[in-house]
Amino acid sequence: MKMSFRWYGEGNDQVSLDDIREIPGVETVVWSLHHKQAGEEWTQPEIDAEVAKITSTSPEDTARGVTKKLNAEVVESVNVHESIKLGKDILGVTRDEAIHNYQTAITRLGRAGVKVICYNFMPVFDWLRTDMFHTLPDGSTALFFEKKVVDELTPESLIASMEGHIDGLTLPGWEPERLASFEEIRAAYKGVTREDMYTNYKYFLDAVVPYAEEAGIRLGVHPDDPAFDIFGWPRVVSRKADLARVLSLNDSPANSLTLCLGSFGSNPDSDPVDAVKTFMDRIVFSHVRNIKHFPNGDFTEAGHRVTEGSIDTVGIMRAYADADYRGYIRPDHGRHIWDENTTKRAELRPGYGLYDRALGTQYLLGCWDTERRVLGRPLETGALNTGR
Ligand code: DNO
Repeated sequence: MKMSFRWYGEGNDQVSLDDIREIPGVETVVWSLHHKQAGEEWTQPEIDAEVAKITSTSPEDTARGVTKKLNAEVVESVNVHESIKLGKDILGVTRDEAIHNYQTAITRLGRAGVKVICYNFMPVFDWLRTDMFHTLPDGSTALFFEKKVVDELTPESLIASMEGHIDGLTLPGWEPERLASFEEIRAAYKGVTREDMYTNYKYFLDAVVPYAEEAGIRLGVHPDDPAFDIFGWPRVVSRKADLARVLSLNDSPANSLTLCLGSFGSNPDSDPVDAVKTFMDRIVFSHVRNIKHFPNGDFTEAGHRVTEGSIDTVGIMRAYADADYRGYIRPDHGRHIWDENTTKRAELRPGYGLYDRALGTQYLLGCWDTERRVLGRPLETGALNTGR
């Protein structure tokens, strides 16, 4: 297992690469070219420059004895253009052009040493919450989903409130340019069925998977978040049967899963540990986090510890450790704690503070190490960091 940590890039994240390097056991940075719109070309120089930034240490650090190197093996995400999901040209982009740019991005990322590309296939929106700073009983804050708000609001008013909260930051899938084209996208989804989505999904996979195989890359789809339909749009990567169907659309190991257990587990009918065990061979990347369900359909994000929420994070890590999982794992959607709720609030990217995600890595590694030790197997992650 390789422990990783998401980073939004220089000038776009309050967390630095130096911060990440100092977290024990974390060696992989999960990155993207966040200024790219879905469907746009990723050039080799842009990719290489970002990878060089992540994998190098400054001359000053080298001089003072810093030897730990980070790698840039996971990209989250190369976003899929709506023309691909809809199977028709939209927003001035043809499906073929969007697919061509996706194929090229895969090839170029492979050349730069990337091993996994995460993406999602959600219509219109990426992830969705109704409150970014919901206060928990201990005073920390976390992302929150209030079912009544989503049931009662229109997509437009939800967008307005999201924009208000994110305050100039760009969240993946919520780029201002895309929001501006919302009406066109909304009209294009009228009448689109789940079957249409799977047909278009297969067309996409058949077109890009050979490029991934050639590049030594595995594509991992991220489940819908939350994992149920919203505003009547067809979401096709929500439940266990959906994941199985997506995998069956193309049998190559390059067509795999980014199993985000918080997203998958946001549907209270789903069983995260069972999904890990069922899909183990086709999981290339996993987001392990906790959420707590309430009887009225609301849920809050929570600390990673198993007792904090409804997701069996211990059972998940045991399943990975038992199966000798070789893929990447990252913590996700940390709470905002300490000065992230005061002096650092203004620059904070909701769900992506430093502290609680760092605590999350240590909890997950603790579960992993304990299970591996009990099984008498190597711990396999995070070289000792004490020099000599
Ligand atoms: C939210 C993230 C998602 C995820 C995409 C993958 O915090 O987990 O935005 O990156 O859905 O494409």
